[in-house]
Amino acid sequence: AFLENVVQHEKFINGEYDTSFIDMTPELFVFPKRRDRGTKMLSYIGHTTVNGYPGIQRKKKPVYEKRRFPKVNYLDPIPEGTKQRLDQGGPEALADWIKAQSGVLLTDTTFRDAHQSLLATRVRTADLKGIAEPTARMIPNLFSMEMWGGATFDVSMRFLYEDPWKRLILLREKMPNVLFQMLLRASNAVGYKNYPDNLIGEFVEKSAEAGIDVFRIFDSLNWVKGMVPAIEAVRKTGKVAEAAMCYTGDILDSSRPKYNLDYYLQLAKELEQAGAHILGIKDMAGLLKPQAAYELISALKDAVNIPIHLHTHDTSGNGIFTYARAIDAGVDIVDTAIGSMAGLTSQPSMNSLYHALNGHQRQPKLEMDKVEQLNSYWEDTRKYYHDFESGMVAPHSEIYAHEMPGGQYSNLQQQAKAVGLGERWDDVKKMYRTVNDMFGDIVKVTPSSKVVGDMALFMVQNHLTEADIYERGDTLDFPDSVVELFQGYLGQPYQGFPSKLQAIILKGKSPITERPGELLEAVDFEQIKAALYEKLDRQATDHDVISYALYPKVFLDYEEIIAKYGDVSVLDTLTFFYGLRLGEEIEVEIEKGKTLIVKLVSIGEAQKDGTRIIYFELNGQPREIIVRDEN
Ligand code: 3PY
Ligand code: ZN
Repeated sequence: AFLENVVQHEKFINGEYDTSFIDMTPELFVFPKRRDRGTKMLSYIGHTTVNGYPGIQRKKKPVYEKRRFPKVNYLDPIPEGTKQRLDQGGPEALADWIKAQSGVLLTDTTFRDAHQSLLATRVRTADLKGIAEPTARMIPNLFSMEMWGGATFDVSMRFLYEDPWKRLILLREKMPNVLFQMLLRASNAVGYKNYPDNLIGEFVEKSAEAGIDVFRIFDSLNWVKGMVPAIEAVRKTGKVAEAAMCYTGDILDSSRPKYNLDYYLQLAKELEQAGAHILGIKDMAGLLKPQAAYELISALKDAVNIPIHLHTHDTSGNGIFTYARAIDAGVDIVDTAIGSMAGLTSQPSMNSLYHALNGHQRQPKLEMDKVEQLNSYWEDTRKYYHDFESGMVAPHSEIYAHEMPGGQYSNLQQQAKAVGLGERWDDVKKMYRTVNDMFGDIVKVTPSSKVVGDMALFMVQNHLTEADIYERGDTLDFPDSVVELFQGYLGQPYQGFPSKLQAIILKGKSPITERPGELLEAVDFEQIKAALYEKLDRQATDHDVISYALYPKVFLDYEEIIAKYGDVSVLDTLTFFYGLRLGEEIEVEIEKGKTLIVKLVSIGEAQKDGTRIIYFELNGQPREIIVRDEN
């Protein structure tokens, strides 16, 4: 490479050199990166074609009709929306405006919870990018778009090989009018454990700067103390703090009084006191039945002065009925998804709710011909993710028994398959409820739900019953997440931990009762930046530093993949998951105005060393890539 640099240098070519030329010309020592973008991309495509994509079996790439796309006039100005209202008047004025609306307002969760709940969070930026602006134009009256946070943050790096921050920034550009909403797990941020307070503060500040307007903040044990730092961090940014209480149990079931109406009224008042601009009700599993919704919302309307935002999952099929009763009781905002991404473990359908409210004075303002066009796009796009569907095809009333959050259902199912328990999914669901009861009837939402899931998998996998845990728990090696929960590292559950089980699980370790954030050492962002400079061979951005602080291993693994394969977010989704068919040719725009044409010509025989040569054409030139066959 050095010699090439010398002979190609213009000073060398023009004869303008003497013996000091090499010393005085440092760029001679800058060697091109070994693999160019084209080669990296071919390596990814070759690897995926031969080995498949993690989590889905290698199979023939499916063929679909060209997907339908909305008719949009991009020359029209984008109508103003709630974003402008917040920017001009601040969060309190926005809250007053919400309360003054006669119609019910809608949040669209299609870009976040809908696919987290239906498709294991796998929807890629490539499929959001193009539909973002049409959505901004076609449903500009939304209260908000929920489009970030929850599981999207880590899944993006872990499985999609994408930078979640880039998604946020890109979508913000395309949708300047509607409030952007994210799901923030309070002190757990977008992770599965408590983080130091300064990391929560930094994460919130940078998310707000990058485009988030509404932070839905919840604690996985409904522990208000654990939510205060996040609420305060959001208030500092001038954005909207929506503090949510997670709904569990059934306020109408007098045989299970732990989570009764008074419990929620008290919690709501505490959250208002703590500085919430909006009260969220996060019915993450879809347990809030219609009459309970009516009674809960009616009582909350009297108990607090802030607007109320209801979130549910339609797993039981009762979602629209629940919303209709909540709307009668005066709920201000409800969460829906575009019809073809709605229902079952996702949110109730925006389309269906609109029609259900025909003749009702609180029917939302929607132009249904436009909503239907968005619906067609998502109907076609959803097919690309077919392999991540949970297999649930009809409403599950068993949700009232296992109480598993919608966002967890398809993910835990993937986890069960990964440890060979795919066949025993019914047992896992039953055990999930058993574990809930053993844990003292606990709020189950990320990350507490993950702990319940881990324990259920552990028990099913090891053929353990509840009695076994009490009888020989001292000989068992419980999953780390279970130990940490009982140590108090996720905070304190309402009415405490069951002490007998806690003693069995902790085996003499003493639990904490303080807020974990008070004990954790502050993150040193400068030190991380310096360390990343060494590891990445480039300057880390502030976003990289936060991603690393939250998920060190996931972030570094992601960086490794990017170093190997380049930016694979530019591939179309079917190619990303399945690679190419023999003879197939695709165009990939690797940056604005720069397109690669890739054709798979043939796949060589497996070699003795376990590799194959894959023959491509790249922009018409033959290229060979060696791929390890992992089958
Ligand atoms: C999440 O935290 O990701 C959830 O969606 C919880 O319901
Ligand atoms: Zn949800």
